[in-house]
Amino acid sequence: MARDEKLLTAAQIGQYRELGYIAAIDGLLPSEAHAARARLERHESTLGHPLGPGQRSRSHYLFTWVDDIMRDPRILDAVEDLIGPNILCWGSIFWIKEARSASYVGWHQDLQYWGLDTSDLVNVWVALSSASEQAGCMSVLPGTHHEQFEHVETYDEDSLLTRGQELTIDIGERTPKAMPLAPGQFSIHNGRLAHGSSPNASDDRRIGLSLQYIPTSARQTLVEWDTAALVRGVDEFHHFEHGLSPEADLHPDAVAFHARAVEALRELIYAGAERQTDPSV
Ligand SMILES: O=C(O)CCC(=O)C(=O)O
Repeated sequence: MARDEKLLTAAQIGQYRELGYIAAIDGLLPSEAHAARARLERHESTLGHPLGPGQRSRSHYLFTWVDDIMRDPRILDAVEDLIGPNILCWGSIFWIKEARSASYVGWHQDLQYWGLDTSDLVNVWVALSSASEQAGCMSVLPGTHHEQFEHVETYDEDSLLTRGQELTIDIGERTPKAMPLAPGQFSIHNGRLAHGSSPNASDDRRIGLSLQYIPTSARQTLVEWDTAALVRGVDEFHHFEHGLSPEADLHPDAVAFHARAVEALRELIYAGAERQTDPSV
């Protein structure tokens, strides 16, 4: 049953519809964000290196603490206000820029290459460290979710995007809006909104977890099989196989399912393109 009260204000919902984004919503407590970061970094120290492309996508199938964030009612209440009560989470992605690194994200529109037939993709970006302007927080081009632009693929090695995608529009004519976030806060942007971010000039890592939520009615058009987690309500459509919560971090069943989920992502991200590395987005 739908909730009576909304988490977002009417002004925030209006801004999302008109401009495509809402910034700096209080989500996790700072202590919860620090705890999640600690879990991530403990795993990275076991690996001996930062989280790689294979594990940075759809990590909610691998780690219980990512699954918990994905299902957090403070986030889902906001998503429900935008797309209704029956919600799938299609993906999760870690966006990590090391301290004083050149990594950046070129301007892009996600829904152009994810194969999803919906305009209702709500992308939630949760800060697990400080995502200040100095640290290269995300910026958006307000209102661009009503338009569709051309991308080029640069394969630039500092781009965090799989194909180094970049919009070909003249950004000089637009006014980007930066979305700085404190640890635990989240922003929301529509899957068609143009967004990107600059290198991290701060002395700390900039760590974000993005979560892609869609209504259960959405379909995948690029690959035969795809998965999504049912995080709220009921799914009367069954267009996606439901991925389950991991029993424990890196449980063998979770690792096997994650491998299938990432292979589907790899297939759709590289549909029609030369395959170069593991996919992220
Ligand atoms: O983390 C960033 O700077 C970019 C994130 C992004 O492209 C996304 O969440 O879709």
